[in-house]
Amino acid sequence: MKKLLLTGFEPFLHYTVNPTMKIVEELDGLVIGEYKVISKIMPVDFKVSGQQLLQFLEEIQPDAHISLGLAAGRFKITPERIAINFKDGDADNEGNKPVDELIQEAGEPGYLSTLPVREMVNKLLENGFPAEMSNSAGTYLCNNVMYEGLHYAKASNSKMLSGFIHIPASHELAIQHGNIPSWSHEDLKKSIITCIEVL
Ligand code: PCA
Repeated sequence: MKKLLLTGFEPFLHYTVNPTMKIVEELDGLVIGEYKVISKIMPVDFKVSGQQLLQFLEEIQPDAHISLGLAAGRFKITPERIAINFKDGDADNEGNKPVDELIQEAGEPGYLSTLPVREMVNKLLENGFPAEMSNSAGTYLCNNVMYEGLHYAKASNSKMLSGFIHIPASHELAIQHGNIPSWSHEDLKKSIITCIEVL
């Protein structure tokens, strides 16, 4: 059986819940398509999350890796096309606030997702879930983790598929936040299952 490392993030900034946490917790241990899901929750910490992902990849040696993140304000499920070699943006949960820093000194400027992102978007739409390719994962923690996964795969000559999917807020988060578009938890979860099935 192939192994999939699926990660979510803890809450951050003024988002009191992170819908990716509940999704990955509920999918942990399930077999979806050809893959057994192994789930982990990542901290929103520039100094720790990259290292932690690499540790999980070393330990688990997955055939595929998908990290999930909340993109509050987005309306659709958005597989990310590319990660860029920059850390920048709001302070993380530990107060780190890098400005224009490289993620990897000797890394490429960017890495393209090796997930079948176009097929994922097409399948989501076919199954009735609004979806769109995203051409920027930002420069915050999500881009950081996506970049580290792809850099690791390239540097270690690994055949592992790797990439990132941003999701909208859940209704639970939107009620607490007050002003962001949202999806039901069930639909968010079903759309991630759809993406895994595409693998
Ligand atoms: N979303 C943030 C970090 C954690 C998360 O779920 C991002 O888009 O970078």
